[in-house]
Amino acid sequence: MNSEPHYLNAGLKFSNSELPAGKIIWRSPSNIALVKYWGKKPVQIPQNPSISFTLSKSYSETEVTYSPSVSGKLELEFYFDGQRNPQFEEKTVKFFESLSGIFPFVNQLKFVIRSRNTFPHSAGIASSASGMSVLTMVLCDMERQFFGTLQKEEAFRRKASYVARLGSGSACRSVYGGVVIWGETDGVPGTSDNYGFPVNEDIHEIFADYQDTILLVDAGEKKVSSRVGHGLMNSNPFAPGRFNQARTNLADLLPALRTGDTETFIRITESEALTLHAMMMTSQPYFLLMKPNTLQIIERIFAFRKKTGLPVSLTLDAGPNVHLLYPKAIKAGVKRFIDNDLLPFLSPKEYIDDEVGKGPEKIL
Ligand code: 2P0
Repeated sequence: MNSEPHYLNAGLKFSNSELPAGKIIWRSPSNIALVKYWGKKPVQIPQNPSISFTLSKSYSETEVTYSPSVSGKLELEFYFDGQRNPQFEEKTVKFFESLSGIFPFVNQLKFVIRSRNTFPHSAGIASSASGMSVLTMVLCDMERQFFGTLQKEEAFRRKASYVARLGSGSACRSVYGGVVIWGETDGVPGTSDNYGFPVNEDIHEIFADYQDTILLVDAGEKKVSSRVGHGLMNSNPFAPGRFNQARTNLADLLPALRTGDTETFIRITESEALTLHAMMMTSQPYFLLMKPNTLQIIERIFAFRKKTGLPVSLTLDAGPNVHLLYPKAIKAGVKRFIDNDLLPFLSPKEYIDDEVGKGPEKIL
């Protein structure tokens, strides 16, 4: 079902007399996958469905100032944390240019984009998910304001999710709060390879405010990008088995999310995290994103769970940092565990206390 866009719309263009100027600000959170997307087909179509928790405190906040372009073509400046950032600028220009059929008006404007993250970028905390989804919220907001389309929230979110996927696969899940599936999934009508689909009505309350404490093992930039990692799955000998396993894992995880079965949740999500990294280690060329302290932390989480019987578990993104997942009700005990046993392995002795959140928010 990968029919390309019914979103191409040559009509979304300003006449020369009505070129606007103004400012829009949105926040959009990162998300953490429970069943992982790792491997894709053109264009940004996942090899298997994935499911994630949208986060709350780890977000990008992006201010977009727009005015008529003097050159009559797309003009764009990108500032990250107050500094002009050529790398993000180039990425965003390419992204906007790729959207000229969907949002023809981008070619008529000059954009000055000022963005910041509440967490370190390129450290495997899905900064592309928040960064790309926030940009698409702004573009859809502009379309809604100036062309009167996308008035219904459902249509607005769906288009934002579709477009965010073109920028970065995982970004399509950040357009919605709570628990989101991306990829056609047996037994879940409405799911699609083209956009994310929220499944919150069915989720047990224990997962509605599940905690994700992100333990920063190494906040530096990682050496192998996710784009390259996805590409290496094309020649990974374990890829077909992996894609089937992910489908089975999602089918088994959904009932656990509905009933509040933390035991099954732990078994599947930890296996997903370790399998993701196993795929990196079995790619050619192979690579490792875990660090020695990642393993130190994982061992201690396993031991803590065995000793206490508490439903504390981990997942990993494409990076060395560990996401500690647990119900809100045991937060105080888990904090003692982190402060006493895990802090020595963190660099820079830091963690982000996050939890499942509500999705993007318009600020201005
Ligand atoms: C995920 N990750 O499901 C997986 C698990 C990281 C580990 O999707 O090439 O930045 O932009 O589509 O979305 C990270 O890859 O990759 C990712 P692109 P993306 O969240």
